[in-house]
Amino acid sequence: MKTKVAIAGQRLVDSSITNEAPKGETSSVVVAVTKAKNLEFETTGKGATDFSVPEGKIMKPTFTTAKGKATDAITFVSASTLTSADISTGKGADTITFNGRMKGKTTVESGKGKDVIEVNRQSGKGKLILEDFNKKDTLIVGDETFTIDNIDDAPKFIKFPNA
Ligand SMILES: [Ca+2]
Repeated sequence: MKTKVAIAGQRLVDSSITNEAPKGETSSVVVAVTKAKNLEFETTGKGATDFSVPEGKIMKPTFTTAKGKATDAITFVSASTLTSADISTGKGADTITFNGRMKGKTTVESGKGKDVIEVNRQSGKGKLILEDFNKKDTLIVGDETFTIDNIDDAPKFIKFPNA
């Protein structure tokens, strides 16, 4: 079962969105606003998250998905601009996709599980910090794939402080 929430409009300031879906269900959230500042997304139950930003400016958002093994997807599509996000996705095999512009410093803690982080950012000077990138995780940048063995060859705007 899937619950779906779509938010559109001009501005979203200091809003919080909570995913209360139970285990086995996925909450699908689409935020397509011109500008969203300090958005706080949290999964309080064991349900999975499918969060996407098709367009607009998303500034300083926080994402905390289920701590357990839910499989989460967070996607920033090419028409979006992401500034300084904090993302934490728990134990499941999660996919985080950055396809838009990136600014500021975005931090990802993808947790345990075989996580895939995909980056195909357009221009922008943001940094991406992968806090807990480990041997189970995969980083895809454009058409190149990186694992813990070759992260030294990854683009320098991506940092691995604990790998
Ligand atoms: Ca994970």
